[in-house]
Amino acid sequence: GSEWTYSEGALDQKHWPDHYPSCGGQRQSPINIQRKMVRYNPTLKRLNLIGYEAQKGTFPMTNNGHTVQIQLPPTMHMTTRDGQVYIAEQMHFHWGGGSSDMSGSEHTIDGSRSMIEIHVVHYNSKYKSYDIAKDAPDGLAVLAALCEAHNAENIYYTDFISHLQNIMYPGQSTTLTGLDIRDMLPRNLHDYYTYLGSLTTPPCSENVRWFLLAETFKLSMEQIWTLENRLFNHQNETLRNDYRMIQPLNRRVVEANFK
Ligand code: GRE
Ligand code: ZN
Repeated sequence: GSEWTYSEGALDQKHWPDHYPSCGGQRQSPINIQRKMVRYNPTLKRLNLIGYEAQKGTFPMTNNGHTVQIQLPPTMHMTTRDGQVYIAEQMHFHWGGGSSDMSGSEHTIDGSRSMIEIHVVHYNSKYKSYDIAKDAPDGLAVLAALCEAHNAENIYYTDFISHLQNIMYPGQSTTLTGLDIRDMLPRNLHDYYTYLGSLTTPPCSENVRWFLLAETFKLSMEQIWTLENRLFNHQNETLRNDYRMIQPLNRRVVEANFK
């Protein structure tokens, strides 16, 4: 497919729909979550995250020019409301950077943007592989969380952040030994917002059930700064501000399993 970028120019966000028609669709992500418009749904079930706690083994981590992505093992999965099982595929981040505004989350809450957003991408277990599921109407689910700055270092991110120096350039990969996503996420995994949306990158496929955790996770300013300044993109610029603009909600309703 064609190349695409976040930054200014002929390949930037405004032009994504020219090459990827779904990017101009009616159920796009990310969105602003206006809290007073959220519908409390007491029938929404707790998320069950299996294999998220400390895992032994090796996990490839890649700079793909748009983000840093970690490949996840299929033993990691998530069960949701209707007994649906979603198998983990990869996790990646969206962030900001630059001198004045360091915030770069994709979803906003009441118009306010957080520092970083983590996406743990899963596919519906009724499909044989991510590659098949990514084109199916009920194919994907993303567990997302927002990050805020805090004065203490988050030790569960130390190993991840120190590996960034091995993958400064697009196409480079490194290997994490052991992974503990449970501890990289907010402590409260119970309260979430959920809605139907899309991939936030081309091809913007409209087949994602989003679960955005209500609680944030915390990184130190130094950790945030390192993520925002360590990597380069395909244009040989610092890989920054890899977040998509807010998309229209249209007819959608955001639900929450908490009041
Ligand atoms: C992304 O690239 O941001 C993405 C995926 C898969 C699902 C959702 C999503 O790669 O936002
Ligand atoms: Zn993403």
